[in-house]
Amino acid sequence: MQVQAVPYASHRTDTTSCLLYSNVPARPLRLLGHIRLDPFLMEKTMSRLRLLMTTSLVAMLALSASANGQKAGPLHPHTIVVKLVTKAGAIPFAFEPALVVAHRGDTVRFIEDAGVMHNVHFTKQAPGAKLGAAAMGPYLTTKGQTYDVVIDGRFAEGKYEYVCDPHAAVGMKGTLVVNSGGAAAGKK
Ligand SMILES: [Cu+2]
Repeated sequence: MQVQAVPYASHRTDTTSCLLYSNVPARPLRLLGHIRLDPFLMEKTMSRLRLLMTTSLVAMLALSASANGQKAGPLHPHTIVVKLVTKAGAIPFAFEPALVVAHRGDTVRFIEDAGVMHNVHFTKQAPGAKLGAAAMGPYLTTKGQTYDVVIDGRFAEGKYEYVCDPHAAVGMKGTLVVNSGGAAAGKK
């Protein structure tokens, strides 16, 4: 008679794994206390934990959806910081980083890093996007001032390009890629 070994006992999962495996629900797993689950073994362990996990996931999804006012969002929304900086060189003003990837439910927080007038103006939206007035953000003038863009239902999946109007001519521009995340990512 064979005794089946506990598959996850010798594995440790880094707590940052949610960044790499966006479809892995990291938070509910912490409810299990000291037990860490390897994402690759989730399929096997799910059968045993299905009842517990399903209950937790449904609760988390409900909380997440109601908090964000959305039908579906990631289980662990992130705030992604983009600084509006002044720097030396041929292009004196920039968004740092100039490329960010966000999932539905995330917030992209633009932070004025100097004291120069900047804004965030989306000049190219993904097909189906409906940014409306949010396409052009307010002017930021004071160091530390922030402008949050919530990646909600207005943001269709795809690529967005934005500029700072006062400095578009000198190349102050950035790119945002929106990945629908959540259930859709789990199907990939
Ligand atoms: Cu600017």
